[in-house]
Amino acid sequence: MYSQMLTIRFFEEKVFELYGQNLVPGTIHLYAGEEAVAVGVCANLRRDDYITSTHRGHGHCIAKGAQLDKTMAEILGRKTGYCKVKGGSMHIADFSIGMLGATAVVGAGIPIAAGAGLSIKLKGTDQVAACFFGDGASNQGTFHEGINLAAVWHLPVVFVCENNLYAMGTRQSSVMLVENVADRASSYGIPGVTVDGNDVLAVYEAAHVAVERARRGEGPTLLECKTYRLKGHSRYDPAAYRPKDEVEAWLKKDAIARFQERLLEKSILNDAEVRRMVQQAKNEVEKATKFALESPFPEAREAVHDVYAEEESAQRR
Ligand SMILES: Cc1ncc(C[n+]2csc(CCOP(=O)(O)OP(=O)(O)O)c2C)c(N)n1
Ligand SMILES: [Mg+2]
Repeated sequence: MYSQMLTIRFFEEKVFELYGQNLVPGTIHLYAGEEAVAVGVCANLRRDDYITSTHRGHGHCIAKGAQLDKTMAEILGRKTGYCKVKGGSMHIADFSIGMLGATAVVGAGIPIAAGAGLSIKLKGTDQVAACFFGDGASNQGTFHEGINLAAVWHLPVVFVCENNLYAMGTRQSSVMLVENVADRASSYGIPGVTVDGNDVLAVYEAAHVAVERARRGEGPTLLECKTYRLKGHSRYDPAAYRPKDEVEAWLKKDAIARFQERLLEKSILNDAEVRRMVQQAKNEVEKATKFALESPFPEAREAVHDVYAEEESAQRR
């Protein structure tokens, strides 16, 4: 979990750097600061379990086992990317690892995860679907519809709210009168749990209970992880709407630094091992970046590839 969090952090720092060099088409929403959520949840998932993701989805992909090189290539608009550039930063999918897709439509992953849960139930397997979404998404209609349906049908879904206190520049307390998103779980008759989302072990343990409950066929859980993004909402948003003392307090709670300290304190890692893991994560990101930058852009005619049915298969139908 430590090395995965490092990889996500360095990956996002690299994406930010590349964005500054005008190498990333479109926009970016960085996951830096929120790594413990994706990593702590996905550490409980099997390869054949499903996840749905958001516009802030690079970290979810990496934590679920996506290849760094194809992820970076997709973000940089190269034809070797996961979706051959049909997705870009906000719509990466890899069905082979159960990554059902990220989406730019806030809250749209919630009913999709409920649908994945229904498919699991109909197939009779013990898979689980985990659904990542933000505090802002929890005010969408899809939140109510998706969670209510999953609750009444006891679907194997873990709804993971990444509460980073803001939806773009809108503070959560100005659009919600309950303190915790997880408090809303009682209206669906399911467990609601709030944890420190910058503590990877707290996330891991709470997700473990929720995932196992879902696997046993006992239904969904709403797991809220309180966290904070290191940067603004997207691109160069300077996030001037965030009070300075609030930013400073959260920087002190950085998930990676805290977990590293804990691992050193308990002698699970020593300084040399930490240095080696940091270097290894940086190297992996560099390798993926090199692969992406050396990959060609798609040709214009490829814009319609994988969009329309081939004539032959259309005739067969
Ligand atoms: C349905 C919809 N409404 C509005 C937007 C514009 N928008 C993009 S991200 C965002 C904020 C989402 O906030 P939150 O769910 O808390 O996720 P965070 O960005 O904090 O991770 C909004 C309003 C959108 N993409 N889709
Ligand atoms: Mg938010």
